[in-house]
Amino acid sequence: MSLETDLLALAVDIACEAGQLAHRRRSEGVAIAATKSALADIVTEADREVEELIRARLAAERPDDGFLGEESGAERGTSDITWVVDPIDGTVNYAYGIPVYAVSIAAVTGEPDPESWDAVAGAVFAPGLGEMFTAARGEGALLGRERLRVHDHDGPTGALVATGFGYDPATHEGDLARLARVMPLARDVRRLGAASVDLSYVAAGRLDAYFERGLNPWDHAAGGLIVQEAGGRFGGPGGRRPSTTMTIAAAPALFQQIERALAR
Ligand code: LIP
Repeated sequence: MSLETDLLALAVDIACEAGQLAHRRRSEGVAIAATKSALADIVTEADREVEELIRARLAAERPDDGFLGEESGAERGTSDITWVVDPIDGTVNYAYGIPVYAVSIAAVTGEPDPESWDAVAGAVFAPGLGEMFTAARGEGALLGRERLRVHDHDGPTGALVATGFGYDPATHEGDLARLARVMPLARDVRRLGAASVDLSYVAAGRLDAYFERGLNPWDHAAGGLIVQEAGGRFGGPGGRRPSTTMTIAAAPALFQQIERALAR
């Protein structure tokens, strides 16, 4: 076993336990614990409880590693590994009882900085859908045991494109204007509401492309690796890293078409 496959095995094991907890709490009824950046940006008690479980499991198994979680923040480690965690990605879906949500766990190497780290293992577990997407750097991407490959769509139109909109209503006009610029490339649009699932679906060929402004590192750290290991391109415009400015995922030719459309 390599370091990457060891880290992935741990990510999968913890994502399974965390996902089962999230699914159980959902069936018991969800309490909104607080709102964050905007009225629509909620956190549930389950978000906090699931992240606590993940953090405790990682601390027990790999005490020297760093951690960056959506709900409990960052803690620098002494090893070269940092775990980047979204305990429940798709929180609004989760609160409304829509099963499109996932536990997203990624292991990255290098400085704990999204501008320079290298994702080496990622697991996206959607318990409401019964699907585990995984990737280890250099080992390919899987849905369960099925190897994934992006849909190599390169036509001038006809792509199935997913996107998302930020929680702040003040950003919606700009987001809709960007979507309008991409629409000539699309047969239709999907708005799934969980970036890690959007990215995993690009890797699985269920979507041709996904782009979204405003994503945080924990939204895409695992899903971005899964896209790359499925033969897709993942990043920001102009060869930049994915960031809150823009995140794009697609087969290389379509990535370039979307990048150009967004730049108009
Ligand atoms: C969500 C993303 C989604 C985006 C939402 C939110 P959260 O993450 O997965 O793609 O449109 O605004 O950022 O907050 O549910 O972890």
